[in-house]
Amino acid sequence: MGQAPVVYGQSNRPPRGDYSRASEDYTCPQDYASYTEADHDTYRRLYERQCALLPGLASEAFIQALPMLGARDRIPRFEEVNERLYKATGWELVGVPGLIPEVPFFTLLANRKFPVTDWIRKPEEFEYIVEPDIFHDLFGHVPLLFNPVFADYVQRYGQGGLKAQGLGACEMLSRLYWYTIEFGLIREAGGLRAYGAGILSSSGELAYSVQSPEPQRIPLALERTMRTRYKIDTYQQTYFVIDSFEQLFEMTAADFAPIYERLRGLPEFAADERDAVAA
Ligand code: HBI
Ligand code: FE
Repeated sequence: MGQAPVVYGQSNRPPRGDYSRASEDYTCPQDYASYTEADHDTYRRLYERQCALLPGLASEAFIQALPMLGARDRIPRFEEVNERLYKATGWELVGVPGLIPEVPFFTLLANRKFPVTDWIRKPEEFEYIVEPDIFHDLFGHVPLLFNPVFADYVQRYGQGGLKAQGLGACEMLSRLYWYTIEFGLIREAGGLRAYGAGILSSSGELAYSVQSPEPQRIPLALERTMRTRYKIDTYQQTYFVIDSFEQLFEMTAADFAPIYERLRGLPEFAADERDAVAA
């Protein structure tokens, strides 16, 4: 029992989670009794605030799936969400103490298990927290796992990650994760909308990503996306736009090995490096 903690990027902050509870695959049971009334209240306030911001900014597919999380005034029990989620797309939530190393992460996704951090930010961190907490994972990531096409993309991403590991291409592949599953934009009938969890769980970045003239928005293209660096603690300067989740899924049908080979010798793009083509 017990695993070494993992932190995002080069941060030197001590990790929040209790990794001593993590088993071999880094998962740990959701310790529901450990949540305080303040924790439930933080979740309720985050949920209510974010819900009010969604119309016209969040993907319609996300808005329709959000009620499947169940409780909105308390932290949901993973096993209750799993009853609905497993029926819908064969996915299940598993508790983790926080960020986990890439291979255990990819392995869980490849087996249709989504790692959900089991702790919630403190009330004083209401506005912002760098590390993903339970609100980011549950509210941001889980609703779209009820969408069959998106759910298949995430599993394919996990399978691709295990292959990328063998090819030393994790950094290139993690950029695809960052610019789709975390910070992706989609063109829907109503216009440009956010579907990335990092945007959907952020009170400020949701409107910024869809409406601000500041960032560039360019069509998602495997090679451009995999060459584009990202920052973990500012709003994005570049967003990649898809036309449908089917487009994402079809993209994963390709064998990425030759793409990695081609990209290895090419220069990378900075997170804010401008592109000729605008989306
Ligand atoms: N661990 N719990 C957790 N959640 C993530 O989203 C996550 C992770 N580890 C690594 C990671 N994401 C990214 O580096 C992926 O691109 C691999
Ligand atoms: Fe995330």
